[in-house]
Amino acid sequence: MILMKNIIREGHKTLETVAKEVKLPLSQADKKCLKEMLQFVINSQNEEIATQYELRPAVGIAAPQINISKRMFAAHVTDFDGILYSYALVNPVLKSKSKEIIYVPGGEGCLSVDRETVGITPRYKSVTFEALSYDIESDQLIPIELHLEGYVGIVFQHEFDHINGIMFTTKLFNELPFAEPAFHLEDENDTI
Ligand code: K2U
Ligand code: NI
Repeated sequence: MILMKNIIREGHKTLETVAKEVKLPLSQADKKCLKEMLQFVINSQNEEIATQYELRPAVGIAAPQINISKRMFAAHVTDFDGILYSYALVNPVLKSKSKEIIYVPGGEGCLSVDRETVGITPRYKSVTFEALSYDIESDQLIPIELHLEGYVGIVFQHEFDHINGIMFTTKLFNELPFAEPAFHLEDENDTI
């Protein structure tokens, strides 16, 4: 089981290293890693488990964050239409990206960054990834093409950055004049 103590923090060399392609067929160790990464994200969203094990909530995690410099990450995130995107990806490739840029209003967070950060991070409004998806139930590695947009696309771009040794903290801006927010935060001044 992955715990917060297993997650390396900013300044660690592995977070700034381009991770290596995963050798195929998947080793038992890589299968275990993929399964544990996805389970960590799911656990982090379960109030009881997250409280018991003091897990920070997360919608994704990449292998370099547990000091495994391999091109693997997991994401478990529901979009605003209630569609769940739950994947453990191997050797993802960014095949296409939009010209339009979006950002998380208020800025992003990161399991590997313990400090408050100021600023927003530019992300593509829509992306297409090709990857191998590890299906834990069937123990199969399935080639997939994922067309993602909005907040879900941002999650996958954040994790994809991790396997390229890129931290969101290197891409903080006070404003992005030509970008749109991925969603609108509830404004406490909203009148009913
Ligand atoms: O890679 C990680 O550190 C996990 C991040 C991924 C992420 C950060 C910013 C924007 C999208 C994805 C954590 O999930 S950040 C904490 C978090 C928790 C719940 C919802 C959103 C962000
Ligand atoms: Ni992160």
